[in-house]
Amino acid sequence: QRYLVTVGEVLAVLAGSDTGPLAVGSDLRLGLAGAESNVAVGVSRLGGSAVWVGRVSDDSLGDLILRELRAEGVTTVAARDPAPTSLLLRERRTATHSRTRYYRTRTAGSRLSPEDIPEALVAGAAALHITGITPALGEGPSRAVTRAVDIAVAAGVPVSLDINYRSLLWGEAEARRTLLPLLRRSDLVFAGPYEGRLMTPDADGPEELAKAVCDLGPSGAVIKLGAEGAYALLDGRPYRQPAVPVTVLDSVGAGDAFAAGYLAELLAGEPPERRLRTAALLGAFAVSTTGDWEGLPRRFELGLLEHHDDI
Ligand code: CKP
Ligand code: MG
Repeated sequence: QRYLVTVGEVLAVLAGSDTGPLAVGSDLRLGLAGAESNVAVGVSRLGGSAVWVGRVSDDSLGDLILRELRAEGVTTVAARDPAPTSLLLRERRTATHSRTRYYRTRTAGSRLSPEDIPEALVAGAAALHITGITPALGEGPSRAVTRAVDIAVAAGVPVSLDINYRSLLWGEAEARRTLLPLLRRSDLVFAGPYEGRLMTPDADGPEELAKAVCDLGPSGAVIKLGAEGAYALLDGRPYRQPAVPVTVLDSVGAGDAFAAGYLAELLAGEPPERRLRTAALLGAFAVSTTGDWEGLPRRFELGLLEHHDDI
């Protein structure tokens, strides 16, 4: 069976329900987030098989994470760890501006180590998907990701990398130094324009960025342009994918949704045009619903955003 493997961390989200500064008595809504698990859920909802590898706390938050991923049909390979689950605090400071704070040091997910990577499972995958977040969590997670890539490359499993630069976790120079070796060994790279310039500083504009990324080794680069859609260079061929027009409620998770749509269709053996179209559709679902992954579509729902005459 063809399946995707992702390696990462699931965080508990505490999101303020009201706008304005946090106050005593504020309502905080409990949720889950994590770029790699968002991708795994997105692929699973489209009918693909996805495995999520990580480390989760040995308490009720850890139980909740595993229960939720499994309920979404994602296979979990997760060591239980006495350290706590990472937290993400989201303060809705104004209607349009949220402030994020991470509490993710000395947590279960940040104690991921190379021994946690299941060799046979990675070697038998149809693709390995990693993001720039996991290596930013520390030495152990960084080495775990490298170990996964080592196994994948040795087994001929294509590696997909979403740059996912997080300035709250590390600086640009360190990110570039750590992610460049991973990018060189990847087959497919997803990046926004800023992330693209971070990796290939001499390039600018989607065409140049995609070309510069592919010059480093990958056979495919997808530059995500938000409301402008995406530009992809795949095996030397250029593709332009328009965005699906929707009302934007919350753009967090759009990149993961896009990657999930693309990878689900890759797993299903679909051609590039179809992969990019489904990617754009999933991005549109993510931005026009609240939550990082909760609004992602099942396959039968993909048409929802395609026709607006369903009265
Ligand atoms: O690039 P995206 O907006 O798709 O990523 C969103 C995720 O993992 C979100 O779920 C969050 O928890 C994170 O990125 C993160 O660690 O920042
Ligand atoms: Mg992203």
